[in-house]
This record gives sequence, C-alpha cells and structure tokens, in this order.
Amino acid sequence: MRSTFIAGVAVVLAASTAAAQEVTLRAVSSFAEGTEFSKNFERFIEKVNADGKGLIKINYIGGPRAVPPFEVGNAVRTRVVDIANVTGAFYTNLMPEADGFKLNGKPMSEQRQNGTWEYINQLHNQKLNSYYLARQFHNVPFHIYLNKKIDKIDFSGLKIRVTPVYRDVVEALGGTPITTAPGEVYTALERGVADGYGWPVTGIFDLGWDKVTKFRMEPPFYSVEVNVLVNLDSWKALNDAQRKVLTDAALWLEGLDSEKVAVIKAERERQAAAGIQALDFGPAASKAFLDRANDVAWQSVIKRAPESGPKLRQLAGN
Ligand code: 173
Repeated sequence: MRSTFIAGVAVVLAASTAAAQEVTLRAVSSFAEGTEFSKNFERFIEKVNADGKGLIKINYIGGPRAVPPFEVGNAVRTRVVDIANVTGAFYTNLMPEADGFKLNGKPMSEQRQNGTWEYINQLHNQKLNSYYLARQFHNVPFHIYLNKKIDKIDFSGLKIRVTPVYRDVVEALGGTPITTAPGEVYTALERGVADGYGWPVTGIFDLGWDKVTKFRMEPPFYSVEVNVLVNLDSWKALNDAQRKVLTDAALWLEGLDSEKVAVIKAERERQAAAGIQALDFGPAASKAFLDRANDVAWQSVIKRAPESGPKLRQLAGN
C-alpha cells in the first residue's frame, strides 16, 4: 500500500516538473517573414512546436521589423532573442571570418563529419555567445544583377548594392559598392542610386525586384549560408530532450536544401519569363571571374582573421 502511494506521488511530481520545464524560446529572422530565406526557418519552427509539444516551444517574433538585419547577430549574442535565422554576412562586425562561410559549398552532412561544423560552432561559442544549430542553402549560389548592360565582366563606373558577401569582388572588378540591408534594395534601384545588386539566384520576386531588374550576370558564384543560431546560455539551460528536439529539427532543416535544385531551375525560368536577360560571357571569362571572386574573398577573410581564416580555407578545400 505504502509503496504504491509513494510511487503515485512520484508520478505526479514528475509530471508537474515536466510541465514546468516547457521552455519558450523567442525567435527572429534577419529576412522578411514569408520570403525565400525565412520560409524554411518558419517550417523548422512549426516542426519544433509540433515535435516538442510539452517540452519546448518557439515563439516567432518575426523578421527585420522586429530586429534590423545587421543587429540580429548582436541580439542573439546578448540574449535579446534566444534563436535567430541569420547569414554570417550580417554579423561580420562581431566575427570577421563569418564572411568566409560563403566559400564552403559542401553539403552539411559532410561538414558535420569532417570537423567544419565543430570548428564553426566553436567560433560561434566564443565570438557570438551562441550555438551553431544549423546552416542552410549550401547549394544556392549568388549572382550580380544589373540594370546597365556590360560587354565584359568589369564593373567600372557602376554603383552596386552589396553586403560583405559581394563587397570584395565588386571592388576588385572596378565597381563602387554601396552597402544596404535587403529592405532598401528596391528603392535604391528605383531611384538609380544603385545600378545593380548582389543577391542569390532565388528570391528576387519576393520583394518585387523583378520590376526594377534588367540583367542577371553569369556565372553563379559562392554559396548562400543562412544559419540558425541559439544563444549559448539559452542552449545550456535546455535539458537533453529539449536539445534533441532542436537538433533533430536542425538536421531535417539542412536536408531541405535538396529541394533547392528544382527551385533554382524554376527561378531562372521565371526570371527569363519576366524579361530578365542573362549576361553570359562564356566559359573562359566565367572561370576567370570565379577564380578572382574566390581569391579576393579568401584574401579579405584571411587578412581580417589571420588565425581562423586559413583554417576555414583548409576545411573548405578551395
Ligand atoms: O545580399 C544579401 O543581403 C546577403 O548577403 C544575403 C545572404 C544570404 C542570403 C540572402 C542574402
């Protein structure tokens, strides 16, 4: 009798402890809600909330209206938010070598096996007080889009909207870089403040940029990286079961990159149908551009991060 009573009390206690342990994490995205580089993160949130019922819940505050894109890294560092969807290009002020992540286009399954994930996680622990939960879009490249026709790959006389992703290559090819958040691209093009811009192959329709874009320069270059970061104190405060929900959902999220092959093909067709003309200067000019883009970006990363830059380059193998 007595032992049954004690066991009963223990079950009630365990149940109430579990309920008390349901954790809510506050999340933001550095890209507008519902657009290409937020969408999969939003699916990840739905999955965590379904799989983690009773254990963990993510409260999605939203996109750049909540936290400006270039401040999202600092917001996760200082635990203003617990979890963020953000590209390294937006937090190079805190971690200069974050600009090098775009130079590694290996699938995350491989990066998790060969020590890259672990090294980049350490960098995030140290410099951003955060845990590197996931990296998305390794197989999505960038382009330079233009409104003035060029007859060779040379940006002399052109003002081009950039982030750290494109700054070095735009400068190396004679262009004038103008840094803006994505939210200012449309107006910059409409007013002629910029003659072109850097952006991935996907997503230009989300904010209506197709209406103010004439050309897409070939070839595609670099690899998009949009990371899911968790504040390190928030991460450490979770129990094993809660961390497992996040980790399983993170691996699932990285797997969604396989959908991008079809998305990229459709997007290129949609751009052509919208009258955006591809400017292709042939294989030799393309190769010269890619070599130059790779060289100037690594030089810049290594100059600003003399210790971690070479290590990232070795891991990327290019
Ligand atoms: O162009 C940008 O704003 C940028 O750097 C970026 C990075 C990753 C995905 C989309 C855009």
